[in-house]
Amino acid sequence: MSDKPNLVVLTGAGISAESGLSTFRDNNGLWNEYSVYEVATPEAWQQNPELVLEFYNQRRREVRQAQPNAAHQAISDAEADFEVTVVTQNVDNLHERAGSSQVLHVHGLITLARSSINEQVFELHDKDIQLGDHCPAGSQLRPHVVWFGEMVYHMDAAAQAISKADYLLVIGTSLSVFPAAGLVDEAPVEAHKALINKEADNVPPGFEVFQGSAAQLTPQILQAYPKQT
Ligand code: BV8
Repeated sequence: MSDKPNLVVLTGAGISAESGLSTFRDNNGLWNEYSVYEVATPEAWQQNPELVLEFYNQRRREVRQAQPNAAHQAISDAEADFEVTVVTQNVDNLHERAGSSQVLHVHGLITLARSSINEQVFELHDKDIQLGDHCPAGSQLRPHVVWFGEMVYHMDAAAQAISKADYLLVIGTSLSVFPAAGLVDEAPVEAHKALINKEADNVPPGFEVFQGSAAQLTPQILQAYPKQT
């Protein structure tokens, strides 16, 4: 049993913005270009699988080109002083590539494909998903991503980790998608709660707010947390 304090970091698209990946609800965000209902629902998948596959193939190519930024790196480095659990709504793999070892992807992971008829997942490596790419059971492969109206992953593990957090740091999320956004309510009253965001327009009660860039503020804030002597 480690005597390091428990740090849980809940991240959203804003933490990857400075790695060049689009957020969802900023002005130049993804949902301005596409309607959610065209590309991120089971109905869209039924109606226009080619468009959905191309939407994720394009984003997957951008993820492969992107590099983790100083925020991802600081969270990975924090493992020297904290038991760190990353709960991310992001489908990119930048936390892992920065070295984080405990990452819960509640909305899936774009670098994996999944069978359309069961939960089998497959590493895509440098490949895209095309119409006609089938799983061993013969169904069309889909992105391993949670669409609207679909069940979210790892919620129990995420809630469990947050319920034991000494520190909860929320970074780069509008907290507008549920049930992930509701995870902030699982933190113990006595936990130290802070939020880093470009806008401070949706701050849960009890959270200290640091308004600004995730890449600039995350290293500073984690550095300032008390270390085990
Ligand atoms: C569920 C994967 C039930 C896809 C995503 C009707 C039917 C069913 C459910 C619902 C319904 N009506 C509402 C719901 C609930 C729905 C929901 O929450 N809708 C919202 C829109 C109201 N939720 C669901 O559908 C969930 N499923 O409820 O199923 C069920 C239960 C059991 C069994 C079966 C079914 C599923 C939700 C998951 C959807 N998938 N992503 C993909 O990625 O393509 S959601 C998507 O939004 C991403 O995951 C994203 O991460 C997430 C949240 O967005 P954010 O990450 O916060 O990004 P955003 O752009 O919003 O904000 C970025 C922030 O960063 C901003 O504040 C910005 O200021 C800041 N920022 C920007 N740059 C920086 C910065 N901060 C710091 N530094 C910077 N540089």
